[in-house]
Formats: sequence, C-alpha cells, structure tokens
Amino acid sequence: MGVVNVTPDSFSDGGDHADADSAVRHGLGLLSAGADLLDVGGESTRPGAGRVPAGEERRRVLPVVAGLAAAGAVVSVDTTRASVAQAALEAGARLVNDVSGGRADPDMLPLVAQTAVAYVLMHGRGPSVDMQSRASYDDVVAEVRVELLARLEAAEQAGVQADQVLLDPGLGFAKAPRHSWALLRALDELAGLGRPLVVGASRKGFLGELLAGPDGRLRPPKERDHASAALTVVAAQAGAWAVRVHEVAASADAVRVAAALAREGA
Ligand code: PMM
Repeated sequence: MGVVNVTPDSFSDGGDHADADSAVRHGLGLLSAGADLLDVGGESTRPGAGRVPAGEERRRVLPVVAGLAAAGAVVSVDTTRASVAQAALEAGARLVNDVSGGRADPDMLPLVAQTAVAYVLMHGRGPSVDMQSRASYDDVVAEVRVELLARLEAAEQAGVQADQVLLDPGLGFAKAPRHSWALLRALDELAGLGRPLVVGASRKGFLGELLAGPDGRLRPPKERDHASAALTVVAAQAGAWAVRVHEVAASADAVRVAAALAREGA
C-alpha cells in the first residue's frame, strides 16, 4: 500500500504532493514501483496535529482519488470522516482506512455497513492532538488485541460484516517506541486474530529514534526507508496482508524476498 499524502504538514512527506496533479503523478510512480493499492489522505495524523476542516479535506483528496481510480489504481481513502469517505467512494475509492477505528465520527461505521466497502480498522486511543498522553500500557500486545477486538465488535454491532474488516495495530498512535517494537515482535499473534492485518511502520518516529546519530538527533523521516523496508520483511513473514509505505520499490522487493523464503525449495 503506497502512501499518497495530500497534506502540507505530514511528518513523513508533508508538502511534497500538496497539489492534485503532483499527488496523482506521485501515486502513479508508486504503482510503477510495485504498489498494489494507494492510500490517499488529506489530513495529517502526526502526534500533535490538529484537525483540518472537512471541506478542505474533501478538496484535497477527491481529485486525487478520482485521478488515480481513473488510471486503474485500487485506491483507499485515509480519513476518519464519513462525509469524506462517502465522497471518496463516489469518486472511485474501494477501501476506507480509518485511523480512529470508527470512534472519530459516529456516521463512519454505518456508512461502512451500508456501502459494504473494505474497512481498515486501526488501533488508537483518541485524537492525534494529545494521543501520546495515552501511551500507557501494562501489556501493550494484550491491550491492543482486546481494544481492536472491541472495535471490531462495535463495527459488527453497527452492521459491518466481519469480513469487510482489516485490522491494524496503529504503530506510533498512542504508542511509545517500545510499544511499537513490542507490537512488531507480536505480529504473528495479531495476524492470528482472524482478520487480514495492515502494518504501518514506514518512516515512523520509533525508527527515527532507533537510527539516531551519535548526537542523539533523530534520523529524518525520509532517511528511514531502508529500515522501513526491513520491517516489510518482518510483516510479510508474519503473514500481514499489506504494509503501508512511503517508498514502495524496496518494500515490493522485500515482499518478494519473504515470499521466496516461504516457498518450499525456493
Ligand atoms: N499511519 C499514518 C497514517 N495513516 N493508516 C493506517 N492504517 N496505519 C498507519 O499506521 C497509519 C495510517 C501516519 O503516517 P503518515 O503521516 O506518513 O501518513
């Protein structure tokens, strides 16, 4: 899953593809690099980020979703708002990727139920603006598992079929670096929850911290792609359905490496 952020302020690539034409060009480049689907987002979810008005979010994502869908791409829309998701589905998106797991907008789960669209339900603990204050766990793997299953249950109560849902542990969302590492060590277990798993490790802060220089300066986001691709092998070996990455070529190769290792006699 290649990331197409149409935002001025994402931590990973903010401002790089802020206008529709350059975002579509970027998405097409990710497809040629081997992406199977493209995740288009118009609102940054970096720690501390505030909200973008719904009209502005729609203005950012719709032309990009429409342009990429028209070019034949399978597009997912990265939004927590039902109105944006609905407009994106009408413009050709085929998945909804909701980092709030249906909590940010009471209309989201009913929309997913009604449209029967595939839905990425990510673990988090509330809005980005103060989410790191909720990064407190006794046993992060057990708690994320229980909280994800509770959201899956809420989705089913709203009429969503379980087989529409993909689960995501939400690395970096209300997680300190040690929590993200613990979840990465337990991907097998999370992949065993019975729903396909999406993993978003690409360029995240815990990699910046791991790769910090001797002066303690975090490795900048765009210099975290090699480490991100290394985690693609880990995710693929754990049976993840998708990795959400900014730089696709290395991860596409990494997936092939993992697949070859999994084949008997390769
Ligand atoms: N991470 C970001 C945004 N959307 N969606 C899912 N499903 N999983 C993630 O881990 C995830 C996401 C934040 O990264 P970005 O600002 O680079 O898009």
